[in-house]
Amino acid sequence: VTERILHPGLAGKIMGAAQAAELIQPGMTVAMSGFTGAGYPKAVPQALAARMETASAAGHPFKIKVLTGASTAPELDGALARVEGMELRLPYQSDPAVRERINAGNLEYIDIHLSHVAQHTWFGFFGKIDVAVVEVSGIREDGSLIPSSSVGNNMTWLEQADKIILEVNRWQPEALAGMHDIYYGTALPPDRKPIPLLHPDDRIGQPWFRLDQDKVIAVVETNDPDRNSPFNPPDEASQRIAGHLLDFLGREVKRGRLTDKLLPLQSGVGNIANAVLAGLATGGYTGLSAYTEVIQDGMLQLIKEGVLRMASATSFSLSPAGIEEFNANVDFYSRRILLRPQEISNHPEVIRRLGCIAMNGMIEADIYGNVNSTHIAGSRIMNGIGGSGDFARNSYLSVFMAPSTAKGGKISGIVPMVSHVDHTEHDTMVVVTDQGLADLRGLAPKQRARVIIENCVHPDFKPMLQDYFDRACRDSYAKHTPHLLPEALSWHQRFIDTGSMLL
Ligand code: 0RQ
Repeated sequence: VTERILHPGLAGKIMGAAQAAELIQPGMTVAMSGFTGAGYPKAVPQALAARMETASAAGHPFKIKVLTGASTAPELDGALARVEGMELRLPYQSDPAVRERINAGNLEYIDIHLSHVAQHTWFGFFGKIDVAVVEVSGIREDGSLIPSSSVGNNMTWLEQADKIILEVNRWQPEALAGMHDIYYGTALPPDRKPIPLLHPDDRIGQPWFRLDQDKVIAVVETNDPDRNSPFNPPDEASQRIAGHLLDFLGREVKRGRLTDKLLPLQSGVGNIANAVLAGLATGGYTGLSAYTEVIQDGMLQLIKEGVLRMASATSFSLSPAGIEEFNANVDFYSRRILLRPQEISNHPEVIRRLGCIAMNGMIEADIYGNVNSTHIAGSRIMNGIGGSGDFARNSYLSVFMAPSTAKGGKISGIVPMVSHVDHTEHDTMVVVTDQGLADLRGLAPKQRARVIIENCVHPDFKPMLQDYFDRACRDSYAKHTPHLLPEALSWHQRFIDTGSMLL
């Protein structure tokens, strides 16, 4: 046994990554750990990619189907994509090499709500899971597993896979032990019971993964960091978006629809989300909670300052500086952070009960509030829907945010009709750009369009959009949700043809 592998039987299965990768065969469905660059296996996927490269050089293409929690990192998605080693990928991804292959039409990609992945696996919708490759931070004496920096779908992978390869990563902070809440109570329909989570800080499960030791075919030791880079300081557009949203929340408190403790916050990843979080700190809020997917450096800072009293998530995605801060104040943080399986962090029932405030980025919205989070010009995928749909549909408030223009002002973030729909007008309550905020609650379609055009559109595009809407109101086939169908997507076609949506 070793310091991190305390179970003698499992210690007996220790082998090198290359030897473990030999146990994965072409065509297999392989479920891997990993969520937003945290807790993904680091050695076996790279060894597997090397094997794939040799095989395909010898004329034997070697591809597998890959399921994860969400995005991983260059050592997993990047390595497998570069050797054309994946025939299918799901769910969320953000690796440039993966994106390139998906958009070239060489890699099938299934983009589903993050809360659905586990249950669709249990329902058998993805067929049999041949192998799970899961990073953990340790193996206990009884063979149970100390989860790593993300939980994601690992509980499901360990239960559902025929065979298991474990990567035990010594780099992961020992203090992660005890911070997880793994819930084993999700039965299959029609035998499901209510999920007994009433507050963001409730513990409803256990800190360790169960493990059927007989399924373990390899244990690989690693000592490698998660790949998380620190954020750039928020740019001007992000700060303005954050400012509009914080003013709005302040008005909601004044009107008595929210208290000064707000409601549990869900925040997407990226620049804008970070600026909003930073803004909360200067807004005088204290004792807030987060029920979200990812804890990034910005959230640690809010916990430290008392702005957040606690945060529940499925992934702990910290930069090297964030890890240092966490390790230096482990006792403080570990009592205030909980990591859960993603079907619980993103569960519609729980999100609806807690009444989350969902704040997510978008590619574009249209004048009626339909939102595209995933595709450029209708066909080129960026990252995936992630958890934005889980939260947008079920939260107390669902907010979508984007700069009013992209690509140096050539593209409008608000268009006549979105080129791809991830969130329908029925799920969008608030749209925010650097220009301003549109509160769509209680408004009918034409009223929504007027507020969005008035408050959110960049001046370079506002007259064009107003003109479209006016003509649609006059000439549309019907007048409930007026549109001029031949023209509705013409802005996107102009962008494809000329590189700009401007006339
Ligand atoms: O491209 O990187 O080439 O410059 O899209 O856009 O403005 O940097 O914004 O990082 O917040 O990403 C929707 C992708 C926004 C993200 C999306 C181009 C733009 C840039 C990124 P470059 P920004 P962000 C929690 C919730 C779905 C998942 C989700 C996302 C790049 O928020 O992935 O919400 N959301 N999950 O130039 C052409 C447009 C564009 C455009 C932006 N209209 N046309 N290009 N870009 N708008 C997390 C999880 O679920 C795990």
